[in-house]
Amino acid sequence: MTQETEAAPGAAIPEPSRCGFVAIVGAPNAGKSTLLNRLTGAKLSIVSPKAQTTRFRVLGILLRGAAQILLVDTPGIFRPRRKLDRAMVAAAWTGAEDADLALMLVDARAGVTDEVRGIIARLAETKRRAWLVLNKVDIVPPEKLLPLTATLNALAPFEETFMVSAANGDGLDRLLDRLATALPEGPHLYPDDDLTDLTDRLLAAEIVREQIFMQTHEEVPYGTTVETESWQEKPDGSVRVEATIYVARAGQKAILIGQGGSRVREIGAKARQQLTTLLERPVHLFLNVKERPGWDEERARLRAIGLDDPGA
Ligand SMILES: Nc1nc2c(ncn2[C@@H]2O[C@H](COP(=O)(O)OP(=O)(O)OP(=O)(O)O)[C@@H](O)[C@H]2O)c(=O)[nH]1
Ligand SMILES: [Mg+2]
Repeated sequence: MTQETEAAPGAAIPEPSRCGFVAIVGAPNAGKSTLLNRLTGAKLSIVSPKAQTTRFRVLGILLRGAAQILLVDTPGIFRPRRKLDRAMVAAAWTGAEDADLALMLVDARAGVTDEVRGIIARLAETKRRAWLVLNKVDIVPPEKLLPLTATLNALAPFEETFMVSAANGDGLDRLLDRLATALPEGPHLYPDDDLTDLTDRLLAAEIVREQIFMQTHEEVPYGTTVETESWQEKPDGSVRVEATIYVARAGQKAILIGQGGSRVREIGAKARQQLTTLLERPVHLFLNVKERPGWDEERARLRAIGLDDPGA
């Protein structure tokens, strides 16, 4: 028996290795984090029905053919007021400017808002490659999509347009296929089986914050930050996590704690369940609530969640 070693004439030439950063940018609530999670098949970035959920860049690493796609979820871009807000928006723009390609994600139901116009105008100024991605097409009548696409494409020279649903996955295969061939040729920057650069400590704090966004309302979630204080691996394979929830005002602390501690208990219970699944081991979660007026202007608090001081 002979073994064939030479490629037969006409055999496919192997795809070149590709790698690049793809930033997902857009207005708050467009579905950026949902898209990151859906594309990576992992829960890396927290999601809530409220605007301004994401506060810092979250990297998701995925493979498609010979391409390593480095997807970067960013905070929604809005008019910032507090130092926290400015740092969030600065992180979003840094994400877009550092990327090889930006995906401008637009909530198709919300349409062309002033916020969306403003972001597209600035994106065009950066002269980065940008693709337009209309999201939430599952809840928009199809006849609205073409006029919307036309209006948005008149605002900036998007190279390509996609219509997707991050919620049900529609249109995402095509998007990934196009991404896999559009990135620059080059070696993969991360190990192929890595999923993110997020640490478990930061993930734990985020999962608690997600529950605060789900379970409290009005200004409470915005007046809150979460930091993991201690992380102890136990000999029985479980992990003991202690986190502090900082709130800006006494009233917010009372709401977070709830009657007889019921709210913070429920936040802890749901977050613990999620973390047990994500970390694939038993988790013991302890939450402290501390009042700390002005935490959202405090450098140390912003640094704790990986935000640089944007100055001014
Ligand atoms: N129907 C529908 N809802 C979606 C879709 N994508 C996201 N959502 C919902 O939109 C809301 C906001 O989603 P997020 O992923 O948190 O949005 P975001 O752009 O990351 O928001 P910020 O982090 O606040 O900027 C959530 O309630 C999602 O479930 C979609 O394709 N269809
Ligand atoms: Mg988000």
